[in-house]
Amino acid sequence: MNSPLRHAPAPDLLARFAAIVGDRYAVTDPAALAPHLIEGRGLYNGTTSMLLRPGSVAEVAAILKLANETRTPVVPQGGNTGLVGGQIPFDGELIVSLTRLDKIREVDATSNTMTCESGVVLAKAQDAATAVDRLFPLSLGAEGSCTIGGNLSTNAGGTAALAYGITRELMLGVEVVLADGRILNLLRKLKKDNTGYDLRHIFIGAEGTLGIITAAVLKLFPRPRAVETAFVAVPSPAAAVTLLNLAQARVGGTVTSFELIIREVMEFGIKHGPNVRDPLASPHPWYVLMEVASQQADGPRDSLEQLLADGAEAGLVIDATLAASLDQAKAFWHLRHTLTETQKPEGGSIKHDVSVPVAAIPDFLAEATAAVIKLIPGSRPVPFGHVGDGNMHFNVSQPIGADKDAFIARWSEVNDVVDAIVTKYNGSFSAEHGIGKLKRDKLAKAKDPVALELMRVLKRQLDPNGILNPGKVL
Ligand code: FAD
Ligand code: 2HG
Ligand code: ZN
Repeated sequence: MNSPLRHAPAPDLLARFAAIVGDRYAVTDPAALAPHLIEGRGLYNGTTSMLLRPGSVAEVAAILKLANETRTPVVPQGGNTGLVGGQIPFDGELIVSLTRLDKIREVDATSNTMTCESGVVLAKAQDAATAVDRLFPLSLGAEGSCTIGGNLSTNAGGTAALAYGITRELMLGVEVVLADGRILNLLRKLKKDNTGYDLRHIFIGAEGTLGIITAAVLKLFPRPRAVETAFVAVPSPAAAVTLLNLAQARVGGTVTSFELIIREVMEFGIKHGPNVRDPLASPHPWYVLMEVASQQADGPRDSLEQLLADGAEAGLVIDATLAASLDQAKAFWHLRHTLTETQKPEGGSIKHDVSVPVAAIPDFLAEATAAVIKLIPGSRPVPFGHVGDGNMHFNVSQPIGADKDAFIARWSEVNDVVDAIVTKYNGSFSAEHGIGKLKRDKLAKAKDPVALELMRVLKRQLDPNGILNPGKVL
């Protein structure tokens, strides 16, 4: 998918950008650029004239000021783990990589806040919270490389949103460089601040199209005294949803994660994942990976065991194992987090990151599976995901032995079939990964027209010259 550079700034202009960050941080070497131009699944392969690595907010501001004055488009990039192509320059735009803005400016354990620059890797933010006996609960498979700025800009969900909320809900304040280089400082630690329009949220989930986030105040929580992790075989998605409600009503703690996994994708994990083992002795059609946290040191183990025993009696649980150690709990999560990677050796995968009301999950899964198999006989739906949030990754692997490119060419056709069922249940075709390039056309067709017009008004107002991540979202 390489295309000629539509945006190719003249050498003297590139030199002006390079002067802002210093030559060392103005990257043009093709080998050094390469990892910034492809996204994880190899769906997109971009082109750029230069990657800039600013080391301060002032440098970000200077870059955007110059970009705006010279109509030079830029693409913000964090850890490059996004799944909708938002972080890839498609027409030679400059990349502004935020990874050098990696300071944790402050951890305030009393106020339960942490102020992080946008290039801080999520795992580092989690560790900083742990160091003061607090929890920063955002957690996702890419946490070792995704950044706080990317998390905010995609409004990431992850595996603990059930209890703690999505990224938007974990943010108290934000600092943003606007398209013209002005710095918007909304870095407050306040829960209550009713001083006019709440502008912070415009930038969360905006995927770099309205400004570049340079720092944020994040919420911290008490670190749980006890965490229990269970790997549970269930007969059906309906049983999983009933079990979720039972768990939320009965266990002595908070259900922090509740992930549903179909057997077929577990098999991909076991077959292709490094050091992945089946947690249970024999195969079952569906699994739930569930975590419960408590502030009580003696923990929720007894009540969780009771829940699983009652669940078995009621036909909701076929088999289950509770992690006996931290290492075993980590092994369960390792299996869950490898599922994105371990679909790859199975060939093409057509993805759907969808949400429906939790009660509609069983019907949605049954109908989408039947519809996809009817459309492409032999295709392999392998749904998994955050069932507690009503958010499933309804991914479809190609038929065994089929031609990968021919299968991937049917991406939109398969999406349309699945999305029609999502619409029937009043769901969303993009629950947590965003719009980026991948779902832009879909957004234009599916979003409420008044909402779309307001989005365009905002975009024109905040970025009149269209320099911020053009061709993404809108
Ligand atoms: P990038 O990929 O670099 O960028 C993502 C978008 O944000 C782009 O549009 C980019 O232009 C913009 N952007 C980046 N930084 C800034 C900034 N500072 N200011 C303005 N715009 C910016 N996502 C979930 O929601 N839940 C999951 O459970 C989940 N699991 C994942 C598991 C794996 C294995 C992988 C590979 C991805 C997963 N993702 C998940 C998707 C991805 O990790 C998230 O979208 C993440 O938040 C992206 O962060 P990043 O730093 O890599 O951003
Ligand atoms: C997850 O929940 C991520 O693991 C990625 O959101 C899902 O690979 C996917 O489709
Ligand atoms: Zn997910």
